[in-house]
Formats: sequence, structure tokens, C-alpha cells
Amino acid sequence: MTDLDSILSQAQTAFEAAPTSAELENAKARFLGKTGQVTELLKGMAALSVEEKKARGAQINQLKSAIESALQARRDALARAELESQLRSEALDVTLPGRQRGAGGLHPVSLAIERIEAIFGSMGFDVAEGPEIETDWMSFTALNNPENHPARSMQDTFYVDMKDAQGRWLNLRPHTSPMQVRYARAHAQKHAGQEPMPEIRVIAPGRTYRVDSDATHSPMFHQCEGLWIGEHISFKDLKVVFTDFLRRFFEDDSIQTRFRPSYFPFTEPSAEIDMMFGSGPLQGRWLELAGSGQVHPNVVRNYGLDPERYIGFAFGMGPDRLAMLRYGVSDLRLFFEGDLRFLSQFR
Ligand code: 2NM
Repeated sequence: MTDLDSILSQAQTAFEAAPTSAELENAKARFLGKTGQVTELLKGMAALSVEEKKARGAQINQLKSAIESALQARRDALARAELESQLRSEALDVTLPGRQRGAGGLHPVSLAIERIEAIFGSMGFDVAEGPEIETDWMSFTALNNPENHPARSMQDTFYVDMKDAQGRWLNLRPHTSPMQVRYARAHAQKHAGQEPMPEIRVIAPGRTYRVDSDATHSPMFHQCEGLWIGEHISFKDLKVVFTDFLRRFFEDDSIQTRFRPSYFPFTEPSAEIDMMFGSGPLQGRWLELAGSGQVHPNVVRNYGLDPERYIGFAFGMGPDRLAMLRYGVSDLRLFFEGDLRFLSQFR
């Protein structure tokens, strides 16, 4: 191998080994630069005769152009590689679906409560609001629960480890009745001396709490109670109002209702309300749906009203259960797990 062949192969090896354009240009300087090997060869020709210069010059020029084409080949290869890696890193799949901000939606239980409020609203019922932490008197005493009633026990009711300003123990309300007691007392006070007192027509939807947890009970659940008090409100009105409500809630005029005698401390007489769909997958089965009754005279007295004059009915139902029936949900716990795959189906 001549000295020229050796330089060419050194150049080819150096160019191939250059990983970037910048390093390739450095390698180029070692062969073609001012002090590069080819330039040094040309300088070395000064001492040669004219004949020798001709032959040697031609060989060196050949070497120079061979090195230049090796350099150009490597430049092209590096440029291609750089372009390819840029294309890869900036790749854009225009067939991907666009990114959107997800639209929010109401929880199915909220949807059920909205339906309940709209239907009772159309029948002249106001919507009560009230605190979730209550006094013993509001949760139990006002509702005619005796001092030793089991509902007051810690097995059934969550107590708050705190007393109010009057030194009364507090609890997480086990039903929404306290909202109705507060509403009725405010109503009685507001219309004191007015003849006749306008009727009380109100529903009380909201969160309630009991020490209970399994497939059909959650320690936090929802209730919606209703109350209609006037001078001539009877059980017949309860039957009409509640049956009409159910038919509108489920959009099914073939729904039938049944009132079964029962017991609650706050109503006398009391009844469980069962319903039966006239069509659909649940057709022909009685389903327990609500409790109800004529408000007990002691409770009417606690509203601040004369039970000899004012009478009416109350009922209580579970919006969670109504939502399960309306939307075909089989497990109550799904409502409270916050899983968007479940919840977004109700948007
Ligand atoms: C129920 C069942 C029956 C009810 C009673 C009252 C009040 F305040 F008038 F005493 N509110 N709600 C009631 C009656 C609730 O839930 C199963």
C-alpha cells in the first residue's frame, strides 16, 4: 500500500467514524485543511523535478478528489440521518381523535333529586334546606321518638363528639325530617295570627347518615321527605299525590301503588308505600318504595301548630333507590365510588 492509499483509507475510516456534522468537519481539516495531510504532501513536492511533479501531482489530486467524495458521501449520510430523526421526533398522527375538555355532568342521584323537585314543585311544594349536623331535639324529640327509642342509640346514629352552645349533643341527621320541622316552625311563626294559615307544602331532599353499610346500605345516603299540612289534608290526598308523583317520575302511567299498614313514631296511622310497574323488566312485582303516614299530633304541636286544627301527611323516600330503579343500577355503592366510567354514562 502506498503512502497515498494509506491516507485515503485513514480519511475514509475517520469520516465513517464521525457521528455528527461538526465532528466530520474536524476530521476533514486533518486531511484537507491548511496543515492537513494532503496539503503537507503538496508542500513536499517543491524538491521534485518537473517530470516527477507532474506524476506526483496527478496522484495527489486523485487522492484529494477521492477524499472529497468520501467526505461528501458522509455529509449526505449524516444529513439524511438527522432529517430522519427530526421527522421521527416531530411525527404527527393526524388520524388521532382530537383532545377535548370533558363536559361535566350531574350525578345520577342529583338528576333524580332534580326530577323529584320539578314534579313536586309543579304540585306547589317548596324545597326545604337545612343543616346536616343536628340537635337531639330536631332529629328525635320533635319527631315523637321516646327518650329510649333505639333510633337514638349509637348503633343507629352517628354522634358528633361536640355539644352546641346550649350544651346539647349533636348528631349527623339520620333523616331529613329535621329540615321539615325547621321549615314548619318558621312557617307557623311567619304566619302567626293569619287566618287561615297558608298550607305547608314542602319537600326536604338531602344527605342523611346512619350506622349501616352493605350492598344495599351506605352510611351516607339520600332521603327526600315530603310534608303537606292544612285544615283538611287527608290520606286520600297522600295517595293521589304520591301515585301521581311515581307515574311522572318513571314516565309510566300504568304504575300502581299499595299502602300497607306500618309504624313510625312520627305518624299515626302509618303506611309503607309499595309500587308495581305495569310494564318493563320489573313488571308485576311489588317494590317497597317509601314510608308515610298522617303526621302525629305531638309532631304537629312541635311545629308550633294546634293539632286539633291542623292535620296532614308526610312521607319519606330514598332518591338513591329511585335513581337505581330509573337508571337500572344494581349496586348502590356505585353511586358513591366516584368512578367516572360509571358516572359519565348519565351525562
Ligand atoms: C318517613 C316515613 C313516614 C316523615 C314524617 C315527618 C314529619 F316531620 F312530619 F314528622 N317527616 N317525614 C316521614 C313519615 C318519613 O320516612 C320513611
